[in-house]
Amino acid sequence: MISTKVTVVKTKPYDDQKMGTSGLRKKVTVVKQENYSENFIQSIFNSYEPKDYEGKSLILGGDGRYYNDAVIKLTIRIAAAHKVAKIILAEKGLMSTPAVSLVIRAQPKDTNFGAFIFTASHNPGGPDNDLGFKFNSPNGAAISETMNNRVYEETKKISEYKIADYTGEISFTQPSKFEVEHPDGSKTQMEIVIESTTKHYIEEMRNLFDFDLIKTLFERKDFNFVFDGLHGISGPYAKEIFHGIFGVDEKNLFQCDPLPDFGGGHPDPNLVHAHNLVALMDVFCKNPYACVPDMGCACDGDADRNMILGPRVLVTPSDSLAVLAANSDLVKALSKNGKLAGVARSMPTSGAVDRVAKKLGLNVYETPTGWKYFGNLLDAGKITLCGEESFGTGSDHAREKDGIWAILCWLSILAQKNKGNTGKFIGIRDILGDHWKTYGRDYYCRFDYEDVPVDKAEIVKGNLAKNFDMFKGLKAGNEAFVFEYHDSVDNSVSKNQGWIYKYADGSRIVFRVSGTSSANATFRIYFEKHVEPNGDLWADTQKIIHDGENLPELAIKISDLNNVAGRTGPTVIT
Ligand code: VG1
Ligand code: CO
Repeated sequence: MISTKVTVVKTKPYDDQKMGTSGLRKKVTVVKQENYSENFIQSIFNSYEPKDYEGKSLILGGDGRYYNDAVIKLTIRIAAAHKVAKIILAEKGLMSTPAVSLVIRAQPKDTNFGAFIFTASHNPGGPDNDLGFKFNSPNGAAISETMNNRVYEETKKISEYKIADYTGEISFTQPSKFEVEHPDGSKTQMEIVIESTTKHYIEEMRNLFDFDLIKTLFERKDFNFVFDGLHGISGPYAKEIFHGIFGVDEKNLFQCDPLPDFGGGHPDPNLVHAHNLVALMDVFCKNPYACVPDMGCACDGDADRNMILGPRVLVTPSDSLAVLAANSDLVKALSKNGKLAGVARSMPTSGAVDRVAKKLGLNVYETPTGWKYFGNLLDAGKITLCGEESFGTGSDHAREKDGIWAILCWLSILAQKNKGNTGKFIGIRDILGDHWKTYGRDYYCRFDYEDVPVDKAEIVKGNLAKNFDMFKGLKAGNEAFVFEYHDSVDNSVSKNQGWIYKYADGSRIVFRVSGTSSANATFRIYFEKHVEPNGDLWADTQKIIHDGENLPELAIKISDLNNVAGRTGPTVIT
């Protein structure tokens, strides 16, 4: 038993602790400022009533990035000072974001305060890079926009925090107990229990998917599968599931050991940052005679994103969502209640899934960017499947997007399509091709302009609104407006969620300012062009978005981004 006393420490507010699209993300150098983390963690407690956390359990986990250990220890000490009775600590502090969501949901609701997830997700890690704090509610979802605002208000007026004075070692692998003496002389106890990084998650996946069926796919000699963990937290799950259960050779599972700096890489599964995998799958058709694997996939730092690649093709996340919706009957996790309850996509995600929903008679909801907006729809049973263009896909099993889950969905579809098939393997290209022949193809691409100075960003925003009328005048049926979301469950309204320039056939240019970058402004420009089923379905995306209506050229004209920011083009194209 560790004995410790609570001390009350005076502090001054920081003015930059507003949570963005997914929690608070800052450079490690910012977080290391005096009392920075203490202030933020205390502000979370201040946003609740003592009854919400006293005597309750709190879950702690993260993606293993640099400085997480220090912040986890700090959170344990602050939790002890707030009479939390039990810390459920991920072994070595390591647990993926979706796994934390599932562990929260497995706790009895009235005994649980929630979870801190220490991750900056797809942002790089290390002493000069990013750190992140997320807080999730007992339903497993990141706290709502309303709660985010409440926490922000607390961070602006904080004057003191409460912390247990114990500064010795705390084991991240063995259970321990604290006896805590409070300022009024009363004593409480707090225990730390260790939760396996992978066990609960893998049991849930076993229940959700037909693992025996998926195994038949891996038994085929002509099915080659590769996975890239990008040194994030997906590695341990990938090793246990793909190698341990499905028998994939470990040499086909790349970068599957979590590292504090992600091996110096950017743990973001996209065409740019997962370049080794993209080259191996020959997505850009540079080695037409090379033999490439049948399926390649990757997850981001905290394993909530997924990238699916077929031979020489990227399944865009927007298409992935549409294909999963169209084939939901082949996936046990999606068909467990019969048909899908409904589907949802973030606003910039392409309309591909809308076409499927229309045909299947499903409701489709368009939400602002950020997984937290799906929470109410999932809780209300209005949707079973949802996704974002930023490589996020998920369902009602959790309240976070789920990278490994999405890969298991694709494996289920491939296994079903090839069930009893002794002939030529039916692969990802076949599935995509069939899909496009039915629904047409929504060619999709995103440009990111990173690190735009805040004053320049304001000029660009001004241009975006100013040019609505110019765009509307270009072609009959054109629309241009600012996206605003009305939540059909709690009636909350989220304003200013992006600028949309839309053609009559659903093709669009969308602008947003990122809510996850840790410094300056990042503009995201999303391009989407629809091609009918009888059109060119296997063309180069860049060619399609530039030919005819030249969407990138028009976007630059509307925003004057290159001029204002002094750029010649985007920083990242995915
Ligand atoms: C980005 C994505 C968004 C995603 C968010 C968190 O936000 O665009 O779709 O939900 O990251 O993903 P933004 O505001 O930078 O565009 V994760 O995997 O970083 O938690
Ligand atoms: Co992530």
